[in-house]
Order: sequence, then C-alpha cells, then structure tokens
Amino acid sequence: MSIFKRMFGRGQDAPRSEEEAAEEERQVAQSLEKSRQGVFGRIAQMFRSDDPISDELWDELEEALIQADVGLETTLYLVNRTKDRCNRYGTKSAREARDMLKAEMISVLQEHAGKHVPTVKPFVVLVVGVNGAGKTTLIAKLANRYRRFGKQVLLAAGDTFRAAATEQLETWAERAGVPVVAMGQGADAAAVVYKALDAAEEQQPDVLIIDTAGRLHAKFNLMQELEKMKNIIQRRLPDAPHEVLLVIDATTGQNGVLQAKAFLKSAAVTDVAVTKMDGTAKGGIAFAIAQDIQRPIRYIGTGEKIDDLAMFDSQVFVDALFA
Ligand SMILES: Nc1nc2c(ncn2[C@@H]2O[C@H](COP(=O)(O)OP(=O)(O)OP(=O)(O)O)[C@@H](O)[C@H]2O)c(=O)[nH]1
Ligand SMILES: [Mg+2]
Repeated sequence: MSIFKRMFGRGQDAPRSEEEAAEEERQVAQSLEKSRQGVFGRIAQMFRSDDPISDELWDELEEALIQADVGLETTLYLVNRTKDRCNRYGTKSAREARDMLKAEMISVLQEHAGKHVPTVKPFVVLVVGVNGAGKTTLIAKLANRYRRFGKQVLLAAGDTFRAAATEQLETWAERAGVPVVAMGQGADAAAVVYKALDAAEEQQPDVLIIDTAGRLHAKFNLMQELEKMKNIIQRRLPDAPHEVLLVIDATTGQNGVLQAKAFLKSAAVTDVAVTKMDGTAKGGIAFAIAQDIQRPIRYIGTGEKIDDLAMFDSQVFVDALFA
C-alpha cells in the first residue's frame, strides 16, 4: 500500500498514521480468522502446489467459493476471469494461479471504489439497513473514530420505532464522548432529523451521523420514512446527505444481501459497511456484496467493541483471506 494512501485515506476520513493503518490490518486479519480456518484456508491449500492447473482445480474452486457465500454469479465471474487471466499470462502451476485469483478478487472489490467524497461541513451521514445489521454500533464506532481524529461529531437518534433504541445510541455516544439529538420512542423520525439540523446549525459539527430504524410497524413503510428523512435533509442542505451508508451483516449471507438491496433506491445508498466479519467463516460474502450492491465497501466491523472498526482495503482484505 502506498504511503500516500495510508496517510490520507479517502475523502472525509482524517489521516491515519502508519501505526493506525497497521493496527486496522491486524484487526481485519483477526476478524477473518474463521474464514481462513474454513473455506479460504482450503482454497489457499488448493493453490499451493506446483501441480499443473487442471479442470478439477477450477471445479473445486467454484465449489469452495459458493460455500464461502460468494454467490453463484460472482463465483462464476471470478473463476472465468481467473482462468482467462491464467491463459493470458501463460500461467502453468496452481501456485502461480493463486496470484491471478487474488488479483481478480481485488478487482471485484475495487470495481465501484474511488468515489469522491466532498469535504464539507457538516458532513452528513445517513446510516440505513435492516434491523440488527449493526447500524447503531457502527455509528458509535464512526463517532469514536472521527472524534479521535479531532472532528466534532453530532449524532441524531432517528430510530424512534424500536424500544430503547434512543437509549442505546445515548449510551454509545457517552462512551464516544459525543452529543446526541433525540426525541425518544414514538416521535416522528423526520422531526428528529429536523431538530438535529437545527442543532448542527448552532453547534457547527464537522460530521452529523443519523441513525435510522431497521423495521417499522406494519402500517408504516420504512422506505417511505427514509425518503422523507432524506428530503428534510436536502431541503436544508441541498448536497446532503453526503454519505448514505448501507450496513450489511456478514453473517446473514446471500439473504442479507438480497434484503439490503431493497434500500438501494429509496435511500440512494452511496457506500456500504459490512459488519460482524468476525462472526462468520464465510468472508466471501464481501465479494457478493461488491458485485450485487455495486457500491464501494468503506468499512468493516471486526467485533462488538467501539474500536472494532477498519477502513476497508481490498488488497489488505484479500491478503488476509489467504494469509
Ligand atoms: N461480533 C460483532 N458483533 C457486532 C458487530 N457490529 C454489531 N454487532 C452486534 O450486533 C447486534 C446488533 O447491533 P445494533 O448496532 O444494535 O444493530 P442495529 O442495526 O442498530 O439494529 P436495530 O436498531 O434493531 O435496527 C449487537 O449485539 C451488536 O453488538 C461486529 O462488527 N461484530
Ligand atoms: Mg439500531
């Protein structure tokens, strides 16, 4: 990884020191332990020998990737691209083919990366996703991270549906040492957003992060509520929200990706965060997400604690899967 990328990260993210980047790499590697012990360890094993590449190797790879939650379509894409690459480079042994596979994996993850994030103030982040995906925990981690980099953060408790959702966010906020705008359970989520924008005007935070519900009463429509929240934001700040972060739980597999897709349109998702990577042996889900959601993965959640967050780096991720 280049020094430049290490130091400056992307967009609004404050500079990471070499030490912090190294620490995050360690966290990523640790969160992929189960995946490495499972299917990816087997894949690494398959591609370790000097044996010539065979059709069986490709069949085994296909089977393993599907087992790793990469998804059928992405698996076929990866296998075919790797085969092609091996042909183009005249790759003969399984050992050499491993680097071709890794290169294709990185390219799947990077396909939608590189979006420019404006550095405006306040930088408004709307966090969406199905219930239990890890939105509120991620918000705490992000708040903590921004604050550590010297940014002023304000949170908005926009999940007014679930009992104790506001209290959960407040508890996390206290730990991270950041203020929260809240109106409690049963309030109109759009009203919370409105109040938060007022507070932002007064307090001038660098970042405003808005929590949302993952599920609503049957008679209310979550997607409509998200759209309403987005409209309120846009009426006050035409360029905002600057980031609509879709949170996906890595342990929910293909079904989780399918559910997450419902948010793409109504919430105008810009980026993805994959949580609970530490809780699955099927880290291949990241490839399915990159292909299906078609947005850059920005963060991965590597545990339940406030520091268990890493910037997503496709090279680091793939290296860790094969380490
Ligand atoms: N192991 C692990 N657990 C996590 C991670 N992120 C979140 N969790 C756990 O997942 C559970 C749900 O997290 P929340 O942050 O409450 O999820 P949410 O999306 O806000 O849920 P709702 O508010 O109900 O929609 C909690 O028990 C968290 O501790 C992670 O990266 N790793
Ligand atoms: Mg929540």
